[in-house]
Amino acid sequence: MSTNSKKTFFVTTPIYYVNDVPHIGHAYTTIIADTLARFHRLAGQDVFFLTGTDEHGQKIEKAAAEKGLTPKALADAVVGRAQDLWKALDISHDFFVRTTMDFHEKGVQKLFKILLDKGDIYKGEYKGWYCVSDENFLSDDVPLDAESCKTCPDCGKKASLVSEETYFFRLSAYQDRLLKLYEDHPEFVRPQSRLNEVASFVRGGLKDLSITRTTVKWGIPVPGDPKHTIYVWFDALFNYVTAIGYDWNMARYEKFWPADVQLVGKDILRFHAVYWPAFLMAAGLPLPRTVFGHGWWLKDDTKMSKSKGNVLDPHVLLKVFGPDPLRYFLLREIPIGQDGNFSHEGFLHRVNSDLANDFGNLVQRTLTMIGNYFGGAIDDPASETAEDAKVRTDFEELKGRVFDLYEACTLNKALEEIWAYIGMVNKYLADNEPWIMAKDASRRPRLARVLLQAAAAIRGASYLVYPVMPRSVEKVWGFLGETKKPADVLWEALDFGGFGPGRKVGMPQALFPRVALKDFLGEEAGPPAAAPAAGPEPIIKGANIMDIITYDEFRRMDLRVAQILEAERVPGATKILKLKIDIGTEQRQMIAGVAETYTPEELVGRKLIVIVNLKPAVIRGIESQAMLLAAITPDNKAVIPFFDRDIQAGAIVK
Ligand code: ME8
Repeated sequence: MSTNSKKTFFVTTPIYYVNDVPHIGHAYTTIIADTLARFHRLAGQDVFFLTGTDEHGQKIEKAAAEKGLTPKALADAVVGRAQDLWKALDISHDFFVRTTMDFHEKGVQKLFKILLDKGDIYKGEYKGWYCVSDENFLSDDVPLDAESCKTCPDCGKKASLVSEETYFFRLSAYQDRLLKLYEDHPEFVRPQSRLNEVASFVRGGLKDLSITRTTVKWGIPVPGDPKHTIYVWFDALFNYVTAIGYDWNMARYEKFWPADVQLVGKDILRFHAVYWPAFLMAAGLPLPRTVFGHGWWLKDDTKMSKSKGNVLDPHVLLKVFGPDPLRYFLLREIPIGQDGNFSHEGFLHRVNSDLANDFGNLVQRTLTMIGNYFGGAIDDPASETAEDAKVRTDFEELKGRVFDLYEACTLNKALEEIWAYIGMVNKYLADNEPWIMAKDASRRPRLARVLLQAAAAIRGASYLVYPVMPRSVEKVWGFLGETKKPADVLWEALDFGGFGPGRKVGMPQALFPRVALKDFLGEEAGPPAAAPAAGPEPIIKGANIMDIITYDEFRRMDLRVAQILEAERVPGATKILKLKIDIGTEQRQMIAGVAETYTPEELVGRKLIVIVNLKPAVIRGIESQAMLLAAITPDNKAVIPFFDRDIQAGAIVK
């Protein structure tokens, strides 16, 4: 673990256009930034996390006109929806900048004037091709097509020919200084492969950049020459300094600038790695330490983008899963520089296996066993064996490695390492079989030690995941009886022994829903249509509706919530498990035909519905004193309906 001596940490996202509401791609950048911000806060640094919206320019002017709104009215509407999304995703930004804010407009005008007075901005005539969608001037080497038009090489849309008086920024004068920057500070652009792309672009020669428009009204007026408005990228890039206080809160500006990490999608890396440092050099301001160009989320192998209309709306996922599964998935699935293909199958697979099975189940089982066997507070654990000690020492090493990985922005690796540890703790529990130990009073101190070790591991591992899944980890810490929130504990102060004997834990509630693809796609498609009138053919073979019974007949079934206390295989039987259940008033044993769908370990602690007044049956020589309810899949496997919130054992089901 490296010791980070720097006291502050400043991270930014791009400011998003307000032509439409943000989608999963925008959420991705913002979630990366949020995770870094939360990590650096845990590391004890004074963090500033900036995001916001880019509200001027031709693209917004055009989108507003199409919707019959003024640009400001469009911006106001979209900003509200963007802020709601960031709230739903638990984004912890310190400031939300809008380029229509007064201090920003004044700051940009001041910087324009400084560059003009210095001679880095001069007036001339621009004739060339402009792409409105990307707000970008095309380079001369883009060829004319058959209709004598040019097409934007980045977004594939038709560009328009513009010819107007303009102010130029003397970009050509910065070519050598930019190349020297990339050479002296290769960390200025990450990942390395992108640095090479940027450097070769600059080596190819830079032309002066037109930075004002007379045909665009929706922009910041040029000081002293208001028939010109300032080019939207000159305006937007300077948000990073105006928003933290340049020219209006200099103490804060000086405290945080230069930014430590500026996150951008690879689509806008050139603006941030070429124009932006050149503007800053011209203004005599320090340069950011790193511009990180991340990859794209693709849908069906095409970049998800508002203009292509193939975007995924994060609200659909948030409604079903809450923020953490999406945060986890986006960060775990790909390294920050690479592209990823978003599929619902991939998403559900990760969520069900990593979150519901590996992490959620570990929490659920461990805490339920502490509740059942120790009344919620572990006492008198045996001293550590070598195997127990390994759970602790592995954690201590993991903590150091994960620190370095977060610091290096290798978030997928950090999660991979944490999940390897979670897998190891799951195995430790399975190998020790605490549910068997619990039957033997003489093994109680061992049982105490194993559960103590598992609970301490859960507390520690979940803390390491906190920057990625803050809401779930707060819940886990609550179940563990912690009075502090993870955010109140500094990284260096977090120790494995923080969970000790005597700590009273609560009963866990479901952390991550386990959702089947077909249910989820049904959800995404909206509420199901009204059931069609019953036809002659049943929808599922063999599922003919049975004869009508009266309510009184139904009421004769005594259905209860039961909690599974123990589960074990029955020697020689592949389909059944023997369960010990608590039905509120008493404990019973039962046989359940669920061994092909569930392992004994994943059932312990879970609550389900059983019928408790069915005549007992003897199966494989064992008396079954209850029967559980389960749905049957087409290949005859039993799937148990669990509850979506906690409910006490013994509750009546009717
Ligand atoms: O470019 N995958 O705003 P914008 C990953 N206003 N990230 C994606 C993405 C995808 N499919 N689609 C968008 C602008 N993004 C300017 C920025 S900054 C001074 C001005 C993310 O609304 C990614 O971060 O088009 C990309 O850079 C940004 O959204 C573009 O957002």
